[in-house]
Amino acid sequence: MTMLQRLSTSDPDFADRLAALLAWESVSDDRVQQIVAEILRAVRTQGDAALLEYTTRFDRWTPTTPADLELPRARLEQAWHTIPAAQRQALDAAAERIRTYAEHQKLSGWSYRDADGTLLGQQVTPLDRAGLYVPGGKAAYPSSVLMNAIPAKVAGVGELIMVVPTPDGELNELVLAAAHVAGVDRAFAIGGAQAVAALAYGTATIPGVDKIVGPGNIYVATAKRAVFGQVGIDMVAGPSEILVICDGATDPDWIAMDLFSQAEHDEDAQSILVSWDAAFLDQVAASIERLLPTLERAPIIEAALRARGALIFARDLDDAIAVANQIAPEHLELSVADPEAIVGRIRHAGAIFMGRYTAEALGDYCAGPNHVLPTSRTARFSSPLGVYDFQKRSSLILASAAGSARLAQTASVLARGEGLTAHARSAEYRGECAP
Ligand code: HSO
Ligand code: ZN
Repeated sequence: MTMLQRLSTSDPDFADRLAALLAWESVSDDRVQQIVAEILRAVRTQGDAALLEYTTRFDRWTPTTPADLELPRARLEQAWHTIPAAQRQALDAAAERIRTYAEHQKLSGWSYRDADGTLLGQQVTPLDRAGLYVPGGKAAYPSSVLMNAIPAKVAGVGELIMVVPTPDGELNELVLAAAHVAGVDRAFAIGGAQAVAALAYGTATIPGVDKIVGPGNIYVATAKRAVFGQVGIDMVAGPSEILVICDGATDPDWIAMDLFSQAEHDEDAQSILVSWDAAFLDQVAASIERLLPTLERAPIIEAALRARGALIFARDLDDAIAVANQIAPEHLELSVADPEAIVGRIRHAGAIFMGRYTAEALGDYCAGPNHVLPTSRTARFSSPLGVYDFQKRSSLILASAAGSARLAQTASVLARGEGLTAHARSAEYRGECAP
């Protein structure tokens, strides 16, 4: 009766069916890797000249000089003033809330002194320079510009460089306006693997950065993986996912629309509902059938729901929570009466949306938390993008004379055990002259 698969946790083959439903592999075939390797090599050896050539070939416009690749700050500001006032206000309001949330995430240093007066601690510093990749095609989201750029600025990154492809020379004004309000320092009209290469290696025109963040197509993702080590990168994101746990008392139309909201991102997106109310699963299925035709992106949504969507019948709340922890979804809605009573039992989820009123879409745009989240079960070991991704830590040790003497005893024994005499004597020298 519905386009979504139906599963029940009591099915004897439930574990296998769930595994099949979740299976996802990012395809990066040899051919893509070869093309990317060639682009990286060309940009590393030829710099700006390669950028001009690839921009002509892939984006179909020809910059006269490398300087034409830059979108000056005045151009970003101009975009800010040309977009409709309602969009300007919405970008401003979202930016403000994302910034406030990010401020809370800032790591700070700490230190303590041991009994000998030796100081131990950690100092936190922002990255000097970060690069933000913004896609130019169907996934050009101004909201993602805010979500990536604002934490970097809050961290205190010295210079934030944005790159954005401009297919056929066409600029996305909303993306530029978002860059303006987020405080992007410099922007360049380049994209693809060549833009990742430029950020990683630097060219005469594009400054090299210390870390590259932001989503991109398979070429961009492959390039990011390849330059990792030379520079830092954020996670390589998979398709968007939502898992809703509902007690059956939320309006089924609301839940259907929440499932659609992630399915409309692309055909590979995953939307799953879990409930222990069988009649409610039927109601949501009916809402899906009725509401789907009203949506502009119905074909994408339908493809996603058919391929990777599911309605799962669980025995009870405990069972539903176990399913959620197994799936480790990017987005988890707890559409229940008392979400605070159960949230502590959720162990793996990128972001948790609590209660019937908290539509996941609010988090995508403006609630405050980041929408760059771990996908494809990586919430088991990773976290949302945040200010901490643009900060790093240095250890601090300041030995007192007495502390140095005492530590030298331990260090020299271990050093001699490793056969490293210079280590041992370096430690012992200080011990000998201690008061
Ligand atoms: N839900 C996406 C982010 C996004 N939604 C951008 C709308 N625009 C991340 O999974
Ligand atoms: Zn979304």
